[in-house]
Amino acid sequence: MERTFAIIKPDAVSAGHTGAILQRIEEAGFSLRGMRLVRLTKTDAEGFYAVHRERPFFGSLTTFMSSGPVVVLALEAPDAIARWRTLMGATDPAKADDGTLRREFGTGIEHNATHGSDAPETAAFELGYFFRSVELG
Ligand code: 3AN
Repeated sequence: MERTFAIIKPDAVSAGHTGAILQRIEEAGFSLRGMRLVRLTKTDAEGFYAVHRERPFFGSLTTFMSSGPVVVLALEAPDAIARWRTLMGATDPAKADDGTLRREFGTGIEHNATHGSDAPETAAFELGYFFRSVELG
């Protein structure tokens, strides 16, 4: 079993897609191990995306991610990190495969509905950024 960290981003929450995305997560066989609705401050978002500090879109991304509530999730499944990224699809919804969450619910490369950890080390950092170990069991 593996755990990964996921976010339903502000665009998808405000558009009312939270329930549909959670349904897709459960239908794909992930177990929900942690789930919370949170409103990030700009500082919270900057800390979370610190690896992207030098990227040109860092300011815009962190403003967007702190623009409204998000749902933070701890997902568990065999090979969860890779499987969640497959279910999300490519970063740019226009390039994401049919049937992926970003294709269905994303509206642009920044407003792409969902986030997922890209490696075991980032999953550990990101899960720990939002959840205490006792919450996840
Ligand atoms: P992914 O989330 O698919 O791993 P990353 O890690 O390259 O993609 O980018 C992190 C986040 O930054 C993306 N989810 C997206 O919201 C945003 N992003 C990536 N590239 C761009 C870009 N060219 N312009 C604006 N935002 C971007």
